[in-house]
Amino acid sequence: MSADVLANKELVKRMLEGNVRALSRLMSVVERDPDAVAEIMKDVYPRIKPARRIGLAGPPGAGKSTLLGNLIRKAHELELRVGVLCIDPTSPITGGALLGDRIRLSGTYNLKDVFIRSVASGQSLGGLAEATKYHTLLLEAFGADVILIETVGLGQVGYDIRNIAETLLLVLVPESGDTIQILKSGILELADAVIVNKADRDGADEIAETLLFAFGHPRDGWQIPVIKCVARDNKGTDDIWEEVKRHYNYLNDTGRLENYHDPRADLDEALQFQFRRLMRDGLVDTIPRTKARADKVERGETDPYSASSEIFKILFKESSYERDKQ
Ligand SMILES: Nc1nc2c(ncn2[C@@H]2O[C@H](COP(=O)(O)OP(=O)(O)O)[C@@H](O)[C@H]2O)c(=O)[nH]1
Ligand SMILES: [Mg+2]
Repeated sequence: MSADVLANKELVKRMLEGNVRALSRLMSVVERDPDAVAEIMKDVYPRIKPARRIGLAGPPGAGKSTLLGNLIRKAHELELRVGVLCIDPTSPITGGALLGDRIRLSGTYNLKDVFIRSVASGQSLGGLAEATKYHTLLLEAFGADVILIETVGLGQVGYDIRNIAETLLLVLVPESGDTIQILKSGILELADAVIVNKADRDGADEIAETLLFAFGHPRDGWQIPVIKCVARDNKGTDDIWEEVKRHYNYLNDTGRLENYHDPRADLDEALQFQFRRLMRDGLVDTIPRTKARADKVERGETDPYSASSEIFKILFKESSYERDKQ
């Protein structure tokens, strides 16, 4: 076993014993080193206990982080262990904004039983979404009861989070005024509940009514609620929490919950990725002539398209050569 694998095994062991720093470091490893993921998840997998996974999406400035702080406090009051993942690089969580003066946050470990982490977009498997998925699984093995995921706006990441969070809250504000744009963007299709935040401002009732109208009919038996709140004053948090609970019951009763909790499938995916990578690197690197081409790409001396086409030609010749010899 390589030193890395041993080190990761040790990290997993310590993480499963409740060591927060080990959890943090494992999160960095899965972000940075896709090849390590399968090995790590193999050890983590038997210890995963599904948590409530709640995503928050919405335009910048809508109040997602403020709302997140309210939800964290709520969960904390209920004595739940909370994991928080922030994948909005434009609005990093700050201690002040999140939990007020009561508790100071410094990076990762803070309020007892609340773990907060920003997901870096680095070199992970498939980018942000993959890293978030594995972070979620690590948190579940660590013993989180609730995982809150704040994401960037309405783009691809919002869509990716749809597959990780079983309940997706879309946060809008009266000034999102351009309701038509939102309706057109398709994001409403993904939301399980829509929150009209900053209801202290004009226009909240109008946008709430328009949205209620847009959700005239239940989707797969779920009537999407539209909830008004003033996150800044912690108003409406209980309503949101109730709807989240109601949505959980709906998912549970209709058998949909399982779609979101299949660590076995996640592990298979990681193993397949690793297999393809090993095969690819192996094939290219074992033959000096193909390796030379790959190295040229790395050094920027040739483009990946010409190099891969040359490599295919070489591999094809080599294999027919081998075949002819037999
Ligand atoms: N008027 C008003 N402002 C709010 C409310 N909630 C949040 N804000 C403010 O909106 C700004 C953006 O909030 P933030 O939580 O960082 O938004 P995010 O970008 O969606 O995470 C901050 O200045 C908040 O204080 C609210 O209910 N009413
Ligand atoms: Mg934010």
